[in-house]
Amino acid sequence: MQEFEELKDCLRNGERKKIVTIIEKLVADNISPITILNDALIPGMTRVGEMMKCGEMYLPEVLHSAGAMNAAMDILKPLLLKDNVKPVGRIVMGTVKGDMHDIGKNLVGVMLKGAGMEVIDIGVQASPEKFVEAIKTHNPAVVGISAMLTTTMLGMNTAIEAISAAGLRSSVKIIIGGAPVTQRFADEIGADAYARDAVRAAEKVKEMLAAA
Ligand code: B1M
Repeated sequence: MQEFEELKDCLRNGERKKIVTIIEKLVADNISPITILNDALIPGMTRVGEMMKCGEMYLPEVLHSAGAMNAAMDILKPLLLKDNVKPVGRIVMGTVKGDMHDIGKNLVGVMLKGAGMEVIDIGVQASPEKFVEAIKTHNPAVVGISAMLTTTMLGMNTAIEAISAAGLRSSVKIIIGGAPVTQRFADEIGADAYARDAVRAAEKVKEMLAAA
């Protein structure tokens, strides 16, 4: 369908207004939201991710793509819920206490949404208690923790300890990431996975959900 190709191009070019116009028209023409998601938006974001991975797109462009994807999902999400379309999995995600960086976390969230996951974003400066409460409330399969400072990354360990102390560790898989974070650190604090960027984070979460 011609419009689906246009939607993929809108994601690539970060065209927020145009993507909204096309999706509103498709919805008015009774094209199902799940078809729009599966046949246009997910492949479109996958292509953005691949281009980012091989250096054909740079961060400012990817942030525009992320904005366009978010605008598209704002229209489709309530319709998908109305159609009882089940997301492939639910993830609770936040930036640790004391840390206000959220651009990377938001990008990870968009890639996850693009891969068909439901993302519960608990925001920045999220305390260990906030992660525990969010797990109790939303019952996610995966918890994602982001940190950008060498000082705040230690808060990832505290969050995992709080999740364990609340008796919730065995019910969730935990993925961590952020500029100072490494696979070695993830192993040390007992996280289930580490990803160094948003594309790899979506891949890892998909693998974790498939293995669950
Ligand atoms: Co801050 N800052 N900052 N900052 N900031 C850094 C991180 C820093 C490296 C800059 C520097 O000194 N060179 C440095 C940290 C040094 C360190 O700890 N080693 C730093 C500092 C020191 C600070 C302050 C302390 C500065 C001050 O006040 N003196 C302060 C701290 C505030 C706080 O958090 N309490 C501060 C504040 C800020 C701003 C508010 C001004 C702003 C944040 C705005 C915002 O996020 N809304 C800011 C910014 C923009 C940066 C830099 C320049 C850019 C960060 C960014 O958005 N990158 C950053 C320097 C840098 O990284 N080059 C810096 C783009 C983003 C897409 O990448 O976040 O790495 P990133 O996310 C990637 C991956 O890390 C990964 O995927 C993402 C996408 O591919 N990823 C995950 C992230 N989370 C993941 C989770 C996953 C998996 C992968 O699973 C769950």
